[in-house]
Amino acid sequence: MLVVSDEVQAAVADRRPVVALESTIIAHGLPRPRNLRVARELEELVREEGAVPATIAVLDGRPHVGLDKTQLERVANEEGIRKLGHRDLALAVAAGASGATTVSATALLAARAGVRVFATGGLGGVHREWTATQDESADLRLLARTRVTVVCAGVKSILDVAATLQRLETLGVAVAGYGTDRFPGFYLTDSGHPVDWALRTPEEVAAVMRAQDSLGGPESALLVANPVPESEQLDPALHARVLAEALEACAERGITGQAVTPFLLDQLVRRTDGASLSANLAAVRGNVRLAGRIAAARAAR
Ligand code: PSU
Ligand code: MN
Repeated sequence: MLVVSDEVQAAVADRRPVVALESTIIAHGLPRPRNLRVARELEELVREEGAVPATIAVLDGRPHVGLDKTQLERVANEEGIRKLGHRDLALAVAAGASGATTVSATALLAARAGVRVFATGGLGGVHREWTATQDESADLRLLARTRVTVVCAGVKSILDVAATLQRLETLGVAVAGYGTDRFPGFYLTDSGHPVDWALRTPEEVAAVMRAQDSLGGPESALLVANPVPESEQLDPALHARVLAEALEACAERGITGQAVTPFLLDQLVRRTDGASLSANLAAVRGNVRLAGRIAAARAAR
């Protein structure tokens, strides 16, 4: 069922470092044609850290872990490529459909393929107005029962961050800041919320992963929240202003469900003249590099 590329399969079998990369950010989170360049660059960054990249997507009904050049191009450029959360996987497989995988679907497929470390930009979470809309990303619950380490710049700042942190606590998902005791704010270095734990080196992260395995208990994830450097963050005042505008536009146009996150991300890019895109990319690049180092530290012992 799962098509694992030869390179990824060999690396997993030899316990060499592998980093899973999600594809929704490529297909639906970034504008074309920049997205394909970014997809290639992220894979290159993983290699620079001595790990094998495993970008994950569903093509013609087959879940792929590790894409070749042509397959990566399809994810970036194919018209009508879907956005697949984990609940969509079986539907896409049976229909022979193609789609990019969100954090929830990517984490699930990565774990099935034996890939433990995964990098993304910002996680999905509890949306603002969630009491009325009940919009909460499937990312959270899936991470409560999937043993992966996710390197992210916190959760997307379009969300209700406080509510998302609370839900992660309720769900029993481990959260640690990387080099900080502040929870990062995706485009922003600091979301304004603290975290209880800080980890400082890839080796420390690897030690937590080992401890998770030896303790047993629910097969939950470890979130490594890695802030975008302050020099590369989006101006917080600009962020607050355009986010309010974008949320208003979303409500006015009646956008709901899966379309909300891509819509808001796109609005932010437009309304900041690309500054949010630069901050988003800086965050993702940092996360991908760190994930490579964590995978290497884990493999080294
Ligand atoms: N991080 C980014 N850009 C993105 C996403 C994450 O920098 O586009 C995607 C991830 O795939 C995440 C998804 O799982 O947004 C969340 O979507 P939703 O809120 O519909 O669950
Ligand atoms: Mn949603």
